[in-house]
Amino acid sequence: MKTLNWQLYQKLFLIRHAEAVIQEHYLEDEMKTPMHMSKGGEAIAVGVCDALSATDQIVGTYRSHAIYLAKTGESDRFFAELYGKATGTAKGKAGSMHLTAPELGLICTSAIVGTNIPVGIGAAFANRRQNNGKVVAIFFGDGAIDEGVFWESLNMACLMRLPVLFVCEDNGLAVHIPSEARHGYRSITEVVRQFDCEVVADDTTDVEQIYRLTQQAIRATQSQNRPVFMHLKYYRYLEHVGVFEDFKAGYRSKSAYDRWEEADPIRLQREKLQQWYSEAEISALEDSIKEQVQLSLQRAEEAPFPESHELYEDIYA
Ligand SMILES: Cc1ncc(C[n+]2csc(CCOP(=O)(O)OP(=O)(O)O)c2C)c(N)n1
Ligand SMILES: [Mg+2]
Repeated sequence: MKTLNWQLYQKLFLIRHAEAVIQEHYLEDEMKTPMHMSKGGEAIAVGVCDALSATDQIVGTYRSHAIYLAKTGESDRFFAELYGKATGTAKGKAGSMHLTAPELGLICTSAIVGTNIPVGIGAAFANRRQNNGKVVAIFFGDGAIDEGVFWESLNMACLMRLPVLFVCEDNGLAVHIPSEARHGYRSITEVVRQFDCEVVADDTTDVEQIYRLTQQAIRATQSQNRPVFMHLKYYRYLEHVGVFEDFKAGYRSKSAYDRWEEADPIRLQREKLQQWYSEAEISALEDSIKEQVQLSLQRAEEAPFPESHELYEDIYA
C-alpha cells in the first residue's frame, strides 16, 4: 500500500507539475503546438498505466500528456517535443498531439478522433496471433463514441475475443458539446453491456481505486478471453485546447468544477501519503520532481531544431 501510493503520487505530481510549467511558459510562443491539457484526468492515466505490465501496449488521443508521462516517467524528450526540437519523442515533428514511446508500448496517439481505436485492435489481433499475453489499453474520450469506428472496433474486439481494455475517459464534453446533446441513448455502459464484454464503471478521482479496477480488468480480459470496457469519468479543468480555465465561456458552470476540485486527484493522494510520510519527505519528493522538470525545460530550450533534411525523413510519402 505505502509503496504503491508513493509510486502513484510521484506520477500524478510529475504530470500536474509538468503541465503547470507548460501553462507558465506557453504564452512565450516557443512551444508551437496546440495543447490539449490532461489537468483533472491524471488519475485515470496513472491508475491504468501503472497497472499494465511493462510489455503491455497503449494507444491514446491528442490529450495524452498524462498517458505519456505516466508510462515513461521521463520529461526530457517530452518537453523537447513540445518545443519542436531534434531531441523530442519524434524529433520535434509531432508535437503535443502525437506523443509516442513505442519502445515502452505507447504505440501511438492521434489527433483525429477515434483513429487510434482500430490501431489498438490491430495490435491486439497481432498479440492474439503471437499468443504473447500482451494486453492493449485503448484510451479515447466520450466524443470518440460518436464515431462509427468505435462501434466497429468494439464489435470486432468482442467477436474475436481480443485482450483489450477500452478505456473511455469521459469528461462529458466533446469540445463544448455535452454528452446529452450528442447521444441518442441514456447510458453508454448499458449499451456496451449488450456486447460480449465485461463493463467496469467508476467516477472516482482516487488513483489507487483506478489502479485496482484496472488490475481486475486485466485479469478479466485474460481469464475470460474477451475485452473489458472501462468507463471512467473525470472533470476537464481547462478549456478544450489551450492552457486556461474557461468558466466564463458560457457552456459550463464553475460549481461543477468546485465539486470535482474538492476531490482533486493529486490532493486526494497527497492526503493519503500523510498517513505514512512526513511533510518533509513528501516535499522532498515534490522538489526532486520540480528539479527534473526544470532541467527538462532548460534542455529543451537549449536543444537544436531538427536539420532541414529531416523534413523528408521518417515519412511515408
Ligand atoms: C474525426 C474528427 N472529427 C472532429 C475532430 C475535431 N475534434 C477535435 S477534439 C474533438 C472532441 C473530442 O471529444 P472527446 O473524444 O470526448 O475527447 P476530449 O477532448 O474530451 O478529451 C473534436 C470533435 C477531429 N479531431 N477528428
Ligand atoms: Mg470528452
